[in-house]
Amino acid sequence: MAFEHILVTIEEALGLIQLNRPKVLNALNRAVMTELGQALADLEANDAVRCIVIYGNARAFSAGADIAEMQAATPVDMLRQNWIAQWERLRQLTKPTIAAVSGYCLGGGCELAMACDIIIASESAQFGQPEINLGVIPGAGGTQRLPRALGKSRAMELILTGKFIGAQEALARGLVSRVVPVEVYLEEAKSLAREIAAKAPVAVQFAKECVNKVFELPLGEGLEYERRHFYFLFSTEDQREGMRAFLAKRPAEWKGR
Ligand code: DAK
Repeated sequence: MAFEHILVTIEEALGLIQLNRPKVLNALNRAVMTELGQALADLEANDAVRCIVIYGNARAFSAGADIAEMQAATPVDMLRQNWIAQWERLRQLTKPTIAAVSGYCLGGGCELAMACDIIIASESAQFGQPEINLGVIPGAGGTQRLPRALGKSRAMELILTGKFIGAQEALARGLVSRVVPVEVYLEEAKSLAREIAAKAPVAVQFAKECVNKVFELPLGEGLEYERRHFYFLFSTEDQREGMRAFLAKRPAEWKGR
């Protein structure tokens, strides 16, 4: 499928999605979200792709939902358009996703980045949920994911004031995993994606699933969930290969089964 508002490329085992509405700071309109959902489905179905990177440009990852498009929407419009389904799609992907964020990462843009598994930020990245300034609240996970990342007090402050935080604070509080100069943020994200893509695929999928369960399950159930996945991995050829290769002091050759 040809896309108009995003650019999708495949670089060996990486699926790369660039949000491409630079004139409006990559504001997310319905068309972008539909294309993003389709691109994610395509990359998920492509066996050659092992890790997905979503990025914008140096000035903006995304400044959030397209306010011009959204301003006249009715509740029924939003319900029918089922925007949120695209975020759900992101949450259900089995492949790891990395958001490479530079510049503005606001509102729905911040929610999109937080729905990814890892965020790599450039030094210029700014994160915020400014919906309060528009007379609304975050609607795609901001009130739920930001407190999990920043802690309740700081997240509450940001959501109630609409203020932004910079990359260094985002790093110190664990919202992002690293901050690098703007010239290299995308390469850094790709390099991390390549590293993950080179690991045993079934183990990567299970590790991602188990970590994400932290936000959904009580500890006892989470530990049980992890243990069952751990046991299951002993049915894979990759477990045999990984342990044999370690003992033989040679690199493992993963089969993905
Ligand atoms: N939507 C539409 N256009 C936007 C935009 C946005 N979110 N953000 C920026 N633009 C446009 C500007 O209007 C401007 O267009 P022109 O005037 O050049 O035509 C261009 O991008 C450049 O922006 P500025 O001139 O404002 O640039 P500055 O550097 O001065 O300021 C800024 C950058 C990011 C601080 C500022 O643009 C800004 O405050 N933008 C709005 C940020 C914001 O409020 N974002 C939250 C949007 S609400 C849903 C779930 C979630 C959501 C919606 C639905 N459902 C479940 C249905 C999410 C809602 C949101 O994200």
